Amino acid sequence: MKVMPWAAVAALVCLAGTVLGADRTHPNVVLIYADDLGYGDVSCYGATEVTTPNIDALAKDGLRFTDAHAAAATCTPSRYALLTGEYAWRKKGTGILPGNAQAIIAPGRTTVASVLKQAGYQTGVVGKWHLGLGSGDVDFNQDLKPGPLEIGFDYCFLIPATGDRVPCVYIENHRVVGLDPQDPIDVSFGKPVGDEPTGKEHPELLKLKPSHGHDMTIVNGISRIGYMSGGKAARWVDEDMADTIAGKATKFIEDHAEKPFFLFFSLHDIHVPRVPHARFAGKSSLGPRGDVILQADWCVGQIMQTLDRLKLADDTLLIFTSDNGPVVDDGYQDDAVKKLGKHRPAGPLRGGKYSIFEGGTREPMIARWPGRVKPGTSDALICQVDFVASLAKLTGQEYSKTDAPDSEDVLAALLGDSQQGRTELVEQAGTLALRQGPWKLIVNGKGPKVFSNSNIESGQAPKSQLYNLDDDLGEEHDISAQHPDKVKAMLQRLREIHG
Ligand code: NG6
Ligand code: CA
Repeated sequence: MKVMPWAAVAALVCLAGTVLGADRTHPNVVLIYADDLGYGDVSCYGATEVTTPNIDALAKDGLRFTDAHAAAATCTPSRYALLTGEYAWRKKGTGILPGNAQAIIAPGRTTVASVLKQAGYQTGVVGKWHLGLGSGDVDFNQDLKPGPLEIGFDYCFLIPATGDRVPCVYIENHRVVGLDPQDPIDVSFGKPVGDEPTGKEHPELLKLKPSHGHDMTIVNGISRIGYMSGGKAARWVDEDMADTIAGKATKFIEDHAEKPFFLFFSLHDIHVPRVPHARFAGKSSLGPRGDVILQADWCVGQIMQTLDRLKLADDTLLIFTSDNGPVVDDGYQDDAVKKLGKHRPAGPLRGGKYSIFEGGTREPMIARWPGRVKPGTSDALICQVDFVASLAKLTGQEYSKTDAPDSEDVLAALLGDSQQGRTELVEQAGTLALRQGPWKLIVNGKGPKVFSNSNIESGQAPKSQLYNLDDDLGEEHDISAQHPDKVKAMLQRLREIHG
């Protein structure tokens, strides 16, 4: 037998490494995006009243961030910033959208999806969208264009807005799924349409009653925000929603396992209405809000199992995070307040969804990439607006800095090579706040002290506030009076960033 020269052996080993091992520049990217999940809602961030084994397993094998942020404290602006790399406050019309809003991200614009598509990825989004679909007077009986497919996604399966807003139908690519053309859909956020009962007039028909708002068309025994008629055969069943979207997400992975893929899996949980599948109903001590935390965790587990089964886990950068902070009563009488007990949805943080305090935007976030991201904890300051620049860096892509002006390359922090993330960050919730390391300046705002519906502190005050989060993570002590120069300098800096 001829002995192979060492150089040839080394070359073969090297080749096997590239063929079989994880591609260090083009891993699959899966972004699992929970809805309204708070900093303290999962056990790996300190929750004791509810257990999230799958998310905890991610944290054990991945990097758990303590200072990672959504760009805003509500859904639409957070998602806008995440996908585009532009802070939403730069663009009008990026507040919480109605269910029949037009698409707010212009076709052809740089997005996380377009950057990864340019890098050769197959791209898909499954789950909650809430960034508008179509243009003009949106007609749900026609092709809904533009939408995700016009901004870099090859595939979509969507909840168009939110679970609590009409239309309560899924959209696959450009069409409503299962729509009977004989029963067209009509949607309105102004005057009632059709003659279906509303929650306001017929509360006796409801299986879940509103606590505020949410009293319009009844779908599946739950009254929603907005009116719809028609599309009966296409309407979703809330109890099956997690199964439906987790099924579509895993199918996307199975169908695209051969080439690098990007999957944006945008959960409905734990947004209202909280209507878990029977498998989860009553399984937590916190009522439906806790049950849907278990359901969200199950969704995460479905993705992890699929990656394991297809032997893709080592080749996949999996990121788990949430779009805004937690809310307990967000409009339905679902026992969330009554059964809260010792559970603190925002953990040690003040405020929650809608709030400019840290509870509004600071989110659980975990990045897992076995063999590449060293497990541990990172205190780096990072924001979802940074995904465009960071994933462009990872995959060696150029992108338009004009399109994505606020996106910073924090790849080294994301992969745990560095503990240094951003040096400053703008947070958005009614007013703006500037973070510079431990310092946080909240610009004076006109909002109420506490939002009457959700009972969440807005964080807004007639005077600007200053906190040092190193000593005061709970933002209890406004030290603006002691540091007038710091306040002045930070306001000036915010004006510069604002432009
Ligand atoms: C609010 C809704 C709330 C929720 C939120 C959007 C009322 C009274 N409240 O206007 O229930 O739907 O919008 O949440 O209607 S988000 O997570 O999509 O931003
Ligand atoms: Ca949300």
